[in-house]
Amino acid sequence: MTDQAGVQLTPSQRLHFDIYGFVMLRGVLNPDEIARLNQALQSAKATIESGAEIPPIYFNRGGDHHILLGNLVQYDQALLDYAVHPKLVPLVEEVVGGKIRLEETEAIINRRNPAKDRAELAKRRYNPTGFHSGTKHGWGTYIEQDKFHCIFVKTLVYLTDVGPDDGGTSLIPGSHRLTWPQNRIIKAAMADDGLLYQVKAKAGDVILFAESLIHSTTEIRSDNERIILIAGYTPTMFQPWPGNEVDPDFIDSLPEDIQPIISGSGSWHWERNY
Ligand SMILES: O=C(O)CCC(=O)C(=O)O
Repeated sequence: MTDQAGVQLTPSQRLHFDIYGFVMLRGVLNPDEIARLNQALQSAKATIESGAEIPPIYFNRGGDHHILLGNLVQYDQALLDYAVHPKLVPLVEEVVGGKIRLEETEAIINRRNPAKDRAELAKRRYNPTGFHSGTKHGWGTYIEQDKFHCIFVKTLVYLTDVGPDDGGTSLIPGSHRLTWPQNRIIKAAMADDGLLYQVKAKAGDVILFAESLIHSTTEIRSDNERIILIAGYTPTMFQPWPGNEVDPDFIDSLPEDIQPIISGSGSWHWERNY
């Protein structure tokens, strides 16, 4: 990891995160990083499609047009580098409120679902496939020194350009600090699409978001392939998402400054920012 000194959200970015539950970080990855990540993910996809297994990577197919790959850091240096990226780790620590550990890595490579009628999709401005959140305001969030914090935070990098028809992530801005039943928030937001937001991004842009924010994959309406990579983080004492446990021997082989992020070795000796 290179020097992280001085890497922080601007006051405007922090305000955006507090109000809406997410902030877009433009141009974080350079073309070389984007190319290496795309190559690694396409190679993992091709291997899995050939019928071979790549432990500990797990995968789920959502049809021929959609594959989700998980537990990726052992597979390729580029994927590990993303999970401990010096331009991102300090920002995640800022909104978690202390030292973090990696909780999961997942990637999605997807295209338009051929079973979906394009004309039907065109009728709605936004077509989320399934709104959800990973934690809830109240037990998964806290306020400290007037700032909103979440104990489960993700960085999601777009590895392809994502225009309005290319399946940018759908969000319900502000839902990260609501205690309404989730189904009522989703129903109300779907009834007035002014309450929704769909990401548009260039390859290399990152969305930093609280997992208490209600979010969803979005149907693709174009013929473009979409590739995203997600890293999830928590305070050090929490566990990885099941299936995202990283081999201790692999962790031992890593540079010392990276090991605690991957292993969560800080555990209950959580170093807080306050
Ligand atoms: O596919 C996307 O754009 C969103 C991914 C997602 O829902 C998640 O990371 O939980």
